[in-house]
Amino acid sequence: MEKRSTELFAEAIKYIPGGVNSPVRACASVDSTPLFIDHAKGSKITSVDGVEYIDFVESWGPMLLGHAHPEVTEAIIAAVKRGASFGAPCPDEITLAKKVCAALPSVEMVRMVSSGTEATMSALRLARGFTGRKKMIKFDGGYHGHGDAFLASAGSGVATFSIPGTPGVPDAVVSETLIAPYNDLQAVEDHFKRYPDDIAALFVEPCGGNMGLILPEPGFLQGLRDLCSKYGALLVFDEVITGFRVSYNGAQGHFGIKPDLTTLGKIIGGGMPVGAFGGRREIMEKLAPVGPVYQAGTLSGNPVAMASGIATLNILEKSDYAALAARVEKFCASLETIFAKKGIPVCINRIASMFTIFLTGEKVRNFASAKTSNAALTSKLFKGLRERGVNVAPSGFEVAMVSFAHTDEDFARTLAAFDDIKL
Ligand code: HOZ
Repeated sequence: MEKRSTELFAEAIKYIPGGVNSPVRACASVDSTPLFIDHAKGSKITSVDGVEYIDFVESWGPMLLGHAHPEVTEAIIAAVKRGASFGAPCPDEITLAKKVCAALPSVEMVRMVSSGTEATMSALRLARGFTGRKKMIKFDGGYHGHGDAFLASAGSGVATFSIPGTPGVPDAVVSETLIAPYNDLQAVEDHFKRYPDDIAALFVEPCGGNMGLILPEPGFLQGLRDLCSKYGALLVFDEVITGFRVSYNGAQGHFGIKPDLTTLGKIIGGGMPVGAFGGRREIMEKLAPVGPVYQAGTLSGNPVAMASGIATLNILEKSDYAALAARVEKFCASLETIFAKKGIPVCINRIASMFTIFLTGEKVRNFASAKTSNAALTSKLFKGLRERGVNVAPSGFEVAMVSFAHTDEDFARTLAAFDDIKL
């Protein structure tokens, strides 16, 4: 069933470190090897062995409309026919920037980059340039791409592979990074009290998405807003995952909190490589060429990525997020019933079209509790689902993504697969 994928992986590891271009997808932490994909459509991906899977990875988030949505595909083809890259402005950059600013009221100006990692790195530099301060707060298990300063107590692949620190990142860089447990306002306040004039920014995923899904407890995000305002630090919402997913207006729209800066990626490129960071005009105008904070990129504002993003947002603008959230809620409730029947303790965190199954009896509210999830069972679950035609993230520290293309039949088949697996 995975013969060709296995052959390709053996070939890939000769030329690509670990056989993959991003670590988690190597599937090592769940004692598996990657599926090589031939094509994808709607809620399904099909491997090079011709096996179709119901997909709950969705390219790690961008494909909220499902794979190869006809209107997005058409927009991409039309754009690429006009030229793949100009290295000069094109009208679609303005259209996408306007759409982002309209959807996220905290964003008055936005700069396009090519990935979420580039967005967060640039936002940090801008925050430091704007405030004249060096330190930054992030959360234990929070992941903001692989920029040096963020690789302290990071989630995603760093958590998946239990990498304590990364060689190549100078101590001096991460020594400016302060860590607090997610949902712990007191720990954040303690940092501010200790360094009242030194903290440039606080980076937070408004819903933790890289230690599995962790939801902000009531008052947590508002508390962060208040502390940042009090101490003159910038509140940066990393909405690379949550932007246009938790609601069309992002997590910030859903929770009603205005950050100073926002980082974006994934959905705003509709599957093409893209990232963006934006915020208040007075901050954004510190960027070159208006201001002194340098940031640049050959493929920034790429015309194909812009066209893909515009087509995606045009459809999402009219999409029924509440209806999708209700379907996901029903699905997760059914999953809870299945695990209860099996006698396996579970905590399924969910919001909008995302969920994570933590195999633990604890309420998962931060990285420490996320780590109580049973890794051996997670691995067994992953393999059992794959054998039954369901593709989920190969790690307990990631989020399952549902798209508007997922059908009731997909949910029913997935529930049947869970039911069938002996854990
Ligand atoms: N770090 C991303 C997931 N949170 C991407 C992983 C991948 O593409 O393999």
